[in-house]
Amino acid sequence: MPITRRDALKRTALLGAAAALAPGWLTRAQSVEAAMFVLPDLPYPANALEPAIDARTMQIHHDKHHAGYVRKLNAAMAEVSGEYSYEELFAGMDTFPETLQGAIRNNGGGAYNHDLFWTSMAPPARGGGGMPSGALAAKINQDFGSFAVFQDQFSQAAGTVFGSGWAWLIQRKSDGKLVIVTTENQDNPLMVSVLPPEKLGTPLLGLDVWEHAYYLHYQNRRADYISNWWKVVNWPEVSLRLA
Ligand code: MN3
Repeated sequence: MPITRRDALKRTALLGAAAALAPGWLTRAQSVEAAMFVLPDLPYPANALEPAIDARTMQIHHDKHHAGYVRKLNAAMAEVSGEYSYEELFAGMDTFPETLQGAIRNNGGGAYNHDLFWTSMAPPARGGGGMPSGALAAKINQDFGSFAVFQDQFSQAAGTVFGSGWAWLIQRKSDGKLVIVTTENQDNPLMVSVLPPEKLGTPLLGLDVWEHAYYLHYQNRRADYISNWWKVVNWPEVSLRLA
């Protein structure tokens, strides 16, 4: 999982910086800091996805919403020792104190889901849009019949999420098939104690259909947001998530 690896590298870098400043005696505060979850920068300028997604929406979405999930997750996780990847948090959510489980579900979910969301998109000039190729294209054809059928079913699923939530393309854990699932709020297909087994798997692609993701530009026209979002999907990155 590229996200986990990147986070691990960032944490290691922080730890290294702290150690360089205070060789030999890392304080507890510094080591806790090093274990925290990181808000990654957007992988492109905030206006890079225009006109599909406007700069103002991207800024508020990343700098306020995503940042808030990371901050609240870190505040909650400061109460426990140990270092966890997102995957470990979601797989073992029910092993944490009950008071923490809500924070992991909502803020851990929010933090992870947006990491995946930003990296699932790219400006058209840098590979966004079009269709998948190679192994991912073959697997989509195998499991959905064609890319057009997949795209239509995904748009339908995203368009009919009631209230706030996400649409996902996952590689299902139970049988390795690619399937489309939806989740409420910030739940995601890695949350073992939250979702039924048929919704669990590796997220390949996620679409945020919370109103904060599109309302400034599209108001209530979620279907327009979804159809324009296809023009910035980063298929080369999504392909890397396929096992
Ligand atoms: Mn969001």
